[in-house]
Amino acid sequence: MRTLDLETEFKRLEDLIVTSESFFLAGHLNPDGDTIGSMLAIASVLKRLGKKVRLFSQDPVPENLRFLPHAKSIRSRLPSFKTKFDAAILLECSTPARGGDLEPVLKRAGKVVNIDHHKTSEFYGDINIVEPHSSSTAEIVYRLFYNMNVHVTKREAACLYTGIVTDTGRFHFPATSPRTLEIASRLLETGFKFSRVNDLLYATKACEGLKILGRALESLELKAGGKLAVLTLKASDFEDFDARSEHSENVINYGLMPPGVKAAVMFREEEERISVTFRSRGHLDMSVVAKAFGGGGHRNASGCRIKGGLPAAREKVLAVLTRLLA
Ligand SMILES: [Mn+2]
Repeated sequence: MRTLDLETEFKRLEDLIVTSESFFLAGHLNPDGDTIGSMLAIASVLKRLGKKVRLFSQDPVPENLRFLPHAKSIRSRLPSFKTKFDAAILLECSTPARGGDLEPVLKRAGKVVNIDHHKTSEFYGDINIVEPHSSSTAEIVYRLFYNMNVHVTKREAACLYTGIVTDTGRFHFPATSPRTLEIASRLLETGFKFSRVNDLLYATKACEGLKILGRALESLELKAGGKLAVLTLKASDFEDFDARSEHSENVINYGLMPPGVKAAVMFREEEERISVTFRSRGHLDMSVVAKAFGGGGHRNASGCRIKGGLPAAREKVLAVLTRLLA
């Protein structure tokens, strides 16, 4: 039933694309490779179809993703109140608020489309393509292009590949399916610079990022009888190295490395709030934990933001995690 609904939604989106002229595209706060890659690929196809496209990300595109074609066209300022769009497409936003202060634009948009693979996604769109079995939003976007009979260019392939490879942790996480690899293979067939993209994504790291990684690893603590790894980055750590929050991206994954660890949590001190990210292996559901604190995400990767100071946030979150792991 679910599949049938999804196919209907795909068809409705195809019709909407054909009949609309102007599009607003937005991704989530602290955008990642999947959000940016998916957004740029859709924008490129829409432009090739002769449509007007406005790309928005409230937070800036992380430095390691700026090599993606037309990444500069993503703006962090909302369009003026006079601008109206036939359609607003939100990528990877389980709620509209995940995209920032989009309300003024969404209110004026003809139709709102929600494309997401988070199981916590709320069906807030006029069209909802929510597919939690997809490894990435880029995989869903590829399916959309395929259904539309759109030929994918090298540049679009590089964008979609970036979304897939980053969201699957280089085809490592359980969400990687035979279909994921098949899509990656088809993208490779376009002849985009596969090795160069991998180099830029995985063999290039800003000095600030390396330093922050070192600090985070030094902070590693094991709790709950060795089942929980805790990483903590204070605001002062970022100040010491002149680093920004994007420099700590993926650091959390190191938490799962010690043998016996079932879940990892990372606390990051930001202005007036604490950003908390969760990772787990197997069936341990971290999306529930994130949701309990107003966040969201997947079973094995989720996050939330908690107002207030670091000690209080740590205490609250660690209490929940320790109970879960007991
Ligand atoms: Mn994603």
